[in-house]
Amino acid sequence: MLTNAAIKELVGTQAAELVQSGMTIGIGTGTTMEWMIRALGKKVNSGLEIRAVSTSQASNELAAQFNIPLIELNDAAKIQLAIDGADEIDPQLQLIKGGGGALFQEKMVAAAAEEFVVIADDTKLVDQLGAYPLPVEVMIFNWKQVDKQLAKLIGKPQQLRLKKDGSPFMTDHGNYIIDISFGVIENPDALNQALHDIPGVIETGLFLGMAGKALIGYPDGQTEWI
Ligand code: ABF
Repeated sequence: MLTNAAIKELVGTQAAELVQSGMTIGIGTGTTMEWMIRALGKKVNSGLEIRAVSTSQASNELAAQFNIPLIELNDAAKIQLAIDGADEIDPQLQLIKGGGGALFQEKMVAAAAEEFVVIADDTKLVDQLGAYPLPVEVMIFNWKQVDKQLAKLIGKPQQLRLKKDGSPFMTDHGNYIIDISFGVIENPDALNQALHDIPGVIETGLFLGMAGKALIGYPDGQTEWI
């Protein structure tokens, strides 16, 4: 039986095979994507010619270590393929993302891509989204106002994301994250809209109607596309 890390390595490595010379690709963030970036880096160092738009400072740094050429999203005429991990995946390929804190840039890159592929181990599969706390990226300027609005709207436990030292976690874009524990999200589309209606909400970790397919890895070493 494979460990969880080995399953992530398996799907990350397999996903790198989707990348063809000449492509501009979006590269996501997280422990599964680290394996994909490593595998892609090896291909680049063997002659694969690509350009990549990254979704976080952490992925920028890893990609740079492997000499993967990085460009800004604004300079990409086209992104043929974006690949990223997820925290939860439901049967309609609706996602919760942002556990690692990079949801804003991840969503912008996924939205710009012609195809968005998710890679994950099977523990990420759920019947309904919501067991994983939903990250909501908010402005620092009025975060306490947003926090109150969220409590009024949702009435579920919510928590400003903190670092280990107890100070607020800050995203790559200088914002805070409030994580909301729903248990079950009955209507992800309506929730996403309601959250976006609150002034000060920058983005949510709900990725709806974006993923075209997902590569899932299992402890027995099998993978499948869903
Ligand atoms: C990022 O990394 C996320 O948005 C998601 O939170 C996480 C995926 O988790 P993992 O580290 O398990 O790949 O893509």
